[in-house]
Order: sequence, then structure tokens, then C-alpha cells
Amino acid sequence: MIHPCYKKERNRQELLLKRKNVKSDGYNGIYDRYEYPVLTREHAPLTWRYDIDWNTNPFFMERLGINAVMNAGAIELDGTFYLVVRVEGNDRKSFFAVAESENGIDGFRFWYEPVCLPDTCPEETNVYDMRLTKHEDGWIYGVFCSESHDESSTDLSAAVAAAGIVRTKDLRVWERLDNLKTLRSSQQRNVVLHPEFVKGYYAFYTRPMDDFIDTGNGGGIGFGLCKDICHGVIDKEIITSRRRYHTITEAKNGAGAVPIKTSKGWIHIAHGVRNTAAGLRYVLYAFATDLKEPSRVIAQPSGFLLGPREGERVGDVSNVVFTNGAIARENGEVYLYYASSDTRIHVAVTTVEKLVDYVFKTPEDPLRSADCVKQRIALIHKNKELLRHE
Ligand code: M1P
Repeated sequence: MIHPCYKKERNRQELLLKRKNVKSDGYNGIYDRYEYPVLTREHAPLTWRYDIDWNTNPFFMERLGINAVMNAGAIELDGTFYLVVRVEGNDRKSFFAVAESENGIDGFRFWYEPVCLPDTCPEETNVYDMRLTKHEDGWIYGVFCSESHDESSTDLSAAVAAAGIVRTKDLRVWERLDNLKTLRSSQQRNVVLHPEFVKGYYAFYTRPMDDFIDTGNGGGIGFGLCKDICHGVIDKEIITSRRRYHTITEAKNGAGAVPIKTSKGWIHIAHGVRNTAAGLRYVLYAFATDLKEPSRVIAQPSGFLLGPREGERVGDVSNVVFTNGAIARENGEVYLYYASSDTRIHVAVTTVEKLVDYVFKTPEDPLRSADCVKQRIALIHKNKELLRHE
């Protein structure tokens, strides 16, 4: 018999699922943030969390709790917005689940059950952060982090991160391919497949790392080519967006959403990490690369595009915003999905036109306080001229 609390909780959840999102007040001319997260753990279906049988669960306890929903790959198919969400159980293990919405800003609902990927790697303990690439070869690829314990270490928490690859046509049936091998880097996370062939090869944005957390000598976001995506091997990685001292990328950076093709170049939205006394701080930044040579950075605005604000600052891993999915529509709108503090998912909406203007016309970081203040004073003086005639 169904527990009477089920109906009560379901009605309560329905109010959340039907809540309309509203643009928030903040203004920067670059994008609109929205007041409410598009997905939280409270959006996860009750049947994923509760045993709804009164006999076996008399207190209607949450048996398999969900801790967080975050870091979602994003794709539009036939006008519908889909997120492949990282769902993390109370047991710390993540899995993927599809949620869809008609308008991309509210009304997201999870499908009936999570994604069950082919279980081809017995050593794999955790999977997370899938990037979805609609590739010109006709497949939708999902590249994600496949994490295992480092058996070569006596440290219980030593782990190895690799890039797992799956492909699908409909987000329902998934084929698992070999994990990507990068011969020069022992670990990989934040790997993104470029949507077009480059010189006839599959092209990946990588993130060479010496260690599971610390990127060590890995100089930034990497780039490499491979011939056979079913058994992907990258023998050479070059660095595209470099980490730099005393910038938002000093500690590490990583590719985020699949790059967006524009008439002026590929626009990338990535994350940059710096260290602070309160721990690592993650922000999003943007840069552009050359259309024919997508590893060559041609524009990089100063500072961050989006940082954690207000309630976004607090969560399981505080002071973090992270993206691995954006949807660029035919009509020029761009929906940027980002998670805050590894806890919930938000959307910021902009356009390709605005992103191009932002990336190509925002000045670069001059890298030194003395030059930054000169840059700001030049702006103030330019404005002063105009204001004189007001
Ligand atoms: O906790 C913040 C993020 O940390 C990792 O990113 P990076 O590899 O750049 O350190 C990822 O595990 C990501 O999932 C997480 O949101």
C-alpha cells in the first residue's frame, strides 16, 4: 500500500517543479541571471529516494537520499532543452540523469529513471561532469570523468581521473567507447570534444594533470587530436588557454561548455581556479580561439565572466561556479548552465552577439596592479569626456 505521505510530498514537489523562474535584478549587460536554480536535489523524483510502501517504510524515510545535483552537460534536440545532470547520492557516488524543459529556464523535470551507462570498467568508482558534443560525424558524444582508486598508492584517498567516452543518438541508448588515453599526462579531467573534425581528426580539449587534485606542471587547458574515437589515443597535447600567476586561473583551469562557433572564432566558457585562505575559488571565464586552428587563442578578456554571488557562494564545496554545458540556439540565444558550490544548477541567458562583443572588446588583463589601475583610469577619463556634454 502506498504511504499517505507520498501524495503529500508529491504535491509539495509539484509546486517546486511548476515554479516560474524570473530574471534577477543584477545587471552587467553581458547576461541575465535567474532568481531560482533550474534544478536542485529537491527536483529528484521521490521514487528515486523513498520506498513508498507503507509496509516496508512506515515512517516514510528517505532511504537513498540525493545530496546534490550539479555540473550538467546541455543539448537542444528538436527545440527541447536537455541537461545530462551529475546527481550525487548521499553515498557520495555520482551518476547521470536526464532532465528536460521546454524553455530552458524553468520546468525542468527528470526522466523516469537515471542513465545506466554500460559498466565496462570494473575499477571505475565514480563518474561525473559529462560534456555533450553534437559532432559533425552525426553522433552525440558524452565525455565525462571516470574516477578510480590509485592502486599504485598506499594512500586511501589517492585517485586517478580519466576521460570516459560514450555516444548516443537520443540520450536513451548509450554506447561506451574506450577511455581516452593521453600519453603525456597520467590524469585527465574536464575533457571536451570539439564539435568538428580538425584536419580530419577528432579534437579534444584536455587538462593535463600530474595529480588528481593538483594539476602540477600541467600548464592549462590542453588540446590534442586523435584518429579513432572508439579507441582514442592522444600522443601530443599542446596548451591553449594558459594558467597565469595572480590571475583567476593561477591554481588551475579547465574547459567547460563545448565551444560555440561564431563568425569571429570559437567562443569557450571555461573555469578558472585560484587559491585563497578559505580554499579554492572557482569562477567562469571566456576566451576565443581561431576558427581554423581552434587551439590558438585569439582573444581573452580580463577577469571572470561569472563568479559565485549571494546564495551561490554556499554549498557542499563553497565558493564555486562550474559549467560543463551551454546551449547556443539557431536564433542566437545562449543558455549557460552552471552549478553553484557543487550543490545546484542555475542558468544565465545571453546571446552569441553579446558574447562576441564581450570576448573581443573587453580589454585583456594587464597582469600587474600598476597597469590595471591605469587601464581603469583610462576608462574613467573616456567616460568623463562624454559626461561633460551630458
Ligand atoms: O569542486 C569543484 C569542481 O572541482 C573539480 O574541478 P577541477 O578538476 O578543475 O578541480 C571537478 O571535480 C568538478 O566536478 C567540481 O565541481
